[in-house]
Amino acid sequence: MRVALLSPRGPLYRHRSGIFGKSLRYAPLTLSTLAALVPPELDIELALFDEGIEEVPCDLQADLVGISAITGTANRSYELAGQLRNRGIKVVLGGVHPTLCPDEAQQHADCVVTGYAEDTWPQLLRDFKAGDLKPRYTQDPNLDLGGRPRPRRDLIGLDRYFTPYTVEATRGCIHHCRFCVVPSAWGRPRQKPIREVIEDIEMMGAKSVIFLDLNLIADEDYAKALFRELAPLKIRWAGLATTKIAWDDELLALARKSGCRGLLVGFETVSMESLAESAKKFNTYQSYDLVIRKLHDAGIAIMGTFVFGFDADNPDIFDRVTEFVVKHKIDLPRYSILTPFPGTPLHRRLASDNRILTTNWELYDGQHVVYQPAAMSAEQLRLGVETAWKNTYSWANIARRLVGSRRMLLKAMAANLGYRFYGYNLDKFYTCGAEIIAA
Ligand code: B12
Ligand code: SF4
Repeated sequence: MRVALLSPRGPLYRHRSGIFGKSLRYAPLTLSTLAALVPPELDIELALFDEGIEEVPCDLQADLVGISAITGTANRSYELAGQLRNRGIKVVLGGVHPTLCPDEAQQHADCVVTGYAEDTWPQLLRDFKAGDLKPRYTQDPNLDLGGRPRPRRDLIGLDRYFTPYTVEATRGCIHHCRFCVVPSAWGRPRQKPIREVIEDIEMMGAKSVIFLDLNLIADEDYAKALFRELAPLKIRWAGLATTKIAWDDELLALARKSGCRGLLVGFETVSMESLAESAKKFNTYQSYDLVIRKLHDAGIAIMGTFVFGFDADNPDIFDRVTEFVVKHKIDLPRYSILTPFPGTPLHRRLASDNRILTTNWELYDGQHVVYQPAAMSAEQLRLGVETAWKNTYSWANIARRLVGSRRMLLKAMAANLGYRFYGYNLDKFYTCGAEIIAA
């Protein structure tokens, strides 16, 4: 039996190889995780294609194809599914978008998998082999991440990614920010046994890794225990955390000691009203000033992410954020446009107010305005974000931020040059970003 797994590219990935001849992205774990879950006794011939770095052959030979879709890649996923089904190949759709919009996905596939797939994917393959593929598989909410096989990174061509060594310890998040898909798609957080995370890193033999976890410190006791076990490995790592990392000095010290050198922190905005609107008020418990100072004092570079377009955002918000990131020496600021991903409370509110302008999923990438903003026009929002990128990444402001921060100066400089190029070519170029800080 031949099975192929595909991760379709978003429309904006035009510069896939770049000057390095490899993807500047980090290696996702989706396909390698699913590959590891294939039951050995089924004797499956497996092929993996990440369309972000390679073409999917148009004469792909397979009995069953699994496609992983996020919202921005949903259209492309449906297009590929249609082509494959026309050739008589069975198609399974899974991932965050089919989880949030299963009925829509079902129209394009023989089978839809919602939620995680640790138990359902192997079951689905067994059913398919027995000629009994069901239309829908839903993961039991009591999923246990312990004792699962290590991702088959060997099957995805690690040498084709600029930052190949990615790992995950936890899934989900404890918070309920209204714009975020995570609580809606995946419910309560889950953790891998720490010993298994450590073994995974040891077996990769990597000296520098990226944690893909959405919020590595969601459970602070788990995070502390993980950091204690990481320290003896003497690796460097980067990952995602909330501002709460700076509230607990022990947690921050352990993070640093365990090799943390870069964190993506979702500051989201400098407007208190907008933080309240997005239910991310915990961001205000300690001043951003103090959070940034503590992280920098710990030698941790900050990729600070900011979102524009909340209802409370007036046209002065672009300058306010730009001034803030320059003043506080954020090492690598990144901006996106508020995006009402389907399934989120934000989407429900804007839809009920008739403010969704398009459901062309290709535009749900954080760089397009897909809803009617409250305090400015859609064009003002788009242009404001473009200007914020350009001002933040002007030569003078790069210098002001990096000279002030002095964290990982060479890497930060390289990453800033990459983002400057991106910011000044927004219409032509697109990349995700967290990878750069840890590279
Ligand atoms: C790697 C990554 C990327 C990569 C590749 C993503 C891709 N698939 O194309 C890149 C860098 C390209 C990327 C870009 C973006 N990303 Co991203 N990314 C991630 C990240 C950090 C890790 C994915 C991963 O490896 N997870 C680990 C694996 C094991 O989990 P998983 O993918 O969920 O897979 C499990 C299940 O979902 C299921 N499953 C998944 N697919 C399939 C398929 C089949 C057939 C089956 C059976 C099961 C199944 O089984 C797996 C095991 O349980 C996730 C966050 C996260 N931690 O998940 C965000 C995430 C997927 N990204 C997200 C976002 C918002 C973006 C950007 C818009 C960010 C931005 N503004 O730049 C862009 C979108 C670009 C576009 N054109 O659409 C959102 C998705 C929201 C949505 N509704 O689409 C996520 C969830 C993060 C978040 N904060 O919400 N991203
Ligand atoms: S803290 Fe981050 S991952 Fe958690 S719900 Fe909020 S935006 Fe989503």
